[in-house]
Amino acid sequence: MKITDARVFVGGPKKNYVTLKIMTDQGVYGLGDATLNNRETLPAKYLQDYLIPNLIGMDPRNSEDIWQFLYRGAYFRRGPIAMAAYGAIDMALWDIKGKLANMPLYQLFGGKSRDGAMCYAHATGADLEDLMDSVAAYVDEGYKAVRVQCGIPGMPTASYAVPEEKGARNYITDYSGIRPTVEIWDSGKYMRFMPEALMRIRERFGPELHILHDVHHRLTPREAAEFAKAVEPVGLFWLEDPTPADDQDALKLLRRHSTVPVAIGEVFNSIYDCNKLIEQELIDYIRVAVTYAGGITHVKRIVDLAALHHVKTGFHGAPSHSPLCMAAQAHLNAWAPNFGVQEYLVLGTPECDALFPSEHRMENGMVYVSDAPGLGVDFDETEVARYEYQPGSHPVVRLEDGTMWNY
Ligand code: GCO
Ligand code: MG
Repeated sequence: MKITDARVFVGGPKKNYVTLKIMTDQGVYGLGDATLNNRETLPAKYLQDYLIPNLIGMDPRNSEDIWQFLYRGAYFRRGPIAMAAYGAIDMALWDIKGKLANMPLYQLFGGKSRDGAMCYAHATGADLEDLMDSVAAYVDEGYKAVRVQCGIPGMPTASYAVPEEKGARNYITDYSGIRPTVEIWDSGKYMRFMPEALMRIRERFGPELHILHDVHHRLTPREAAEFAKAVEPVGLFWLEDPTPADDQDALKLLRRHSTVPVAIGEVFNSIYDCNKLIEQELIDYIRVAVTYAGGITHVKRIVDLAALHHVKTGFHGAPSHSPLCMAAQAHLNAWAPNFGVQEYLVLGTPECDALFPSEHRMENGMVYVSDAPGLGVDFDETEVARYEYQPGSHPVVRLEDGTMWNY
């Protein structure tokens, strides 16, 4: 069996999804996602100029050897652009494998460990009252887990994930141009407001609701320890990215002062970004995404390592990932003995369903994986032609005195 051709498509509803389609001499094709948020053209170019010419003629069934060829063969290892490109190839090869076996991917991993996978929604509010309404709406829809982000008094522009005017701007991609919007941040204001706000949410919604909160890399290690201690009585499901995760020792201080569960890893792209955090049991949830972290082959290794150290999965599922990445994660979630939760924002819009038809379904805050062979997602090439690439950027963050900070 041979790979005969591969094509890359960039486009989608309100997102520049980067979709790879690998064709074979047996008519079976595979699909993969290489969408690197706000840098979409780069993995697309890497695939087109370097990787696809090498894939032609290879046996698509040898997904492990092809992964090793890509990773070792590049000489310059890791990095989000390369790993997203490998991720798309790897997903497409697993898709082909599943179609050849006539089995959904979770069967190839070891079958189902659960019927549905719990996922969490994003509740946001310009203020606490607004946030309570947003949480209540998700609870009414049946969600058992909700991430809560709130506008901070005195800090009008930089409360992560809270649009200035609600709904006016997508907080993870600003399409007004390639130059980022500047937001102003103050950790003191945040730390004075947020623990009490989280407690009010707990009091209003009771002990059963899983409450998650994302600090989005904004605190120093000492501040993060203080914050984690302050929110301990809330009983959070997790505290995400309390510090920028490239300083892996930072969490030791937090661990000494608090038992709040910690989730990290959405910006990681390799097992070597998180093996220390996992082995030293400094985190409770690993947040990698199948796209950014080199595909199913590599992420499955991370999941297995995590399982040895009581670390559960909490795969990244921001709207930047296409339904292909979400499907790969749905199959891993169905299988993983150490599944924790899934962030879920993508599947289900009519435009997305038309571009990526699938039978994966979401009900009452749970994802139910499709039984179709492979990833269980198709791709409509005529549909994608409706969309043009739109350059966008993440906002950048500065402190009140102008110092550059972490978005
Ligand atoms: C999350 C993340 C995202 C990121 C985004 C950046 O927890 O979902 O923090 O919203 O900001 O993926 O591209
Ligand atoms: Mg996050």
